[in-house]
Amino acid sequence: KPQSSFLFPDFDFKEYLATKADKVNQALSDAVPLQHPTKIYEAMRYSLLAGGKRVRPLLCLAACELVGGEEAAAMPSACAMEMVHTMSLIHDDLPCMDNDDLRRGRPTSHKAFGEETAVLAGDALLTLAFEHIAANTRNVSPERVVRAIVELGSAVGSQGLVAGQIVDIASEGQRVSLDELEYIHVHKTAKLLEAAVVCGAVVGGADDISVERLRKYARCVGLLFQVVDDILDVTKSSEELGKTAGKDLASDKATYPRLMGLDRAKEFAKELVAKATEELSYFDATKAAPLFHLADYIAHRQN
Ligand code: GRG
Repeated sequence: KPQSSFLFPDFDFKEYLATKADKVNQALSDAVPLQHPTKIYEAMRYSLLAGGKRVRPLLCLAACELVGGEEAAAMPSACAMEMVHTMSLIHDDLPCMDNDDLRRGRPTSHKAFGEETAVLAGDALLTLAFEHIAANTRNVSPERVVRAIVELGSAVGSQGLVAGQIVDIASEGQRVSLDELEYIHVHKTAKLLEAAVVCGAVVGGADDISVERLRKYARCVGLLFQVVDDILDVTKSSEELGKTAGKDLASDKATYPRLMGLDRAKEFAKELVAKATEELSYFDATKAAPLFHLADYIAHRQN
């Protein structure tokens, strides 16, 4: 564990995580009530309420509260992040993309509801995300609400997640350089984590300098998230070897450990935590503790 000025004996991060995740889950359920036409709402709720770590909403709420905003101001944005994340998983799992059968320990959306409904559930969650921020953000100036919507749009579209996905698909079976791998990861994964933090800060009332510091923090944490994912893929694969061949070893997908070696990938992860933490040092340490612990949690998670 890195020693740090953000460790406070009376801050219980586990308790913080559990409490905030409960609130996010409740808000997500309220945002997507079961109604007519039930088929689409069942599919939306099935994927949205299937568990998941809720990292993006938690980053959004923590950034808002760090800059002095109320949790409630960021809740619609926090939910929107999870709606977009969930829809990207639904579409990523489709037969025309990764063709996966399982997600979050359950059958994927298209396995449970059929392909047409899975595509539409993704479409509905994507559009609802933007509507939800616009319609339900309270006590925040319209200018800040618009900034949050623009931030999310640019993180998700053809300069964001979609860009990462199309480049990833195009690179299949190709030799991928470290720069190309970083492009894919930054766009597929880091952009949405960045939007989560920036939207939280913006609706929380942050000044421009704070927004940019938190953006830098989020870029490091976003890349860290994917580097750790790649490392877990390798370590989990070798643990499972003997039972079934690990996924990463079975495919020839480019990952950080493959391109730079496992030890260097672990070093890189440490450097990213240090850089993220450095950006937080400009803020009050007590208030920045949640974002510090979230970075630490992302670095040390086991799934
Ligand atoms: C977003 C418009 C739009 C289209 C989708 C399919 C696609 C374009 C992009 C794929 C994006 C993708 C699947 C990125 C991987 C993201 C990632 C690291 C997922 C794992 O996230 P966790 O570990 O999962 O936070 P849980 O289940 O905990 O939420």
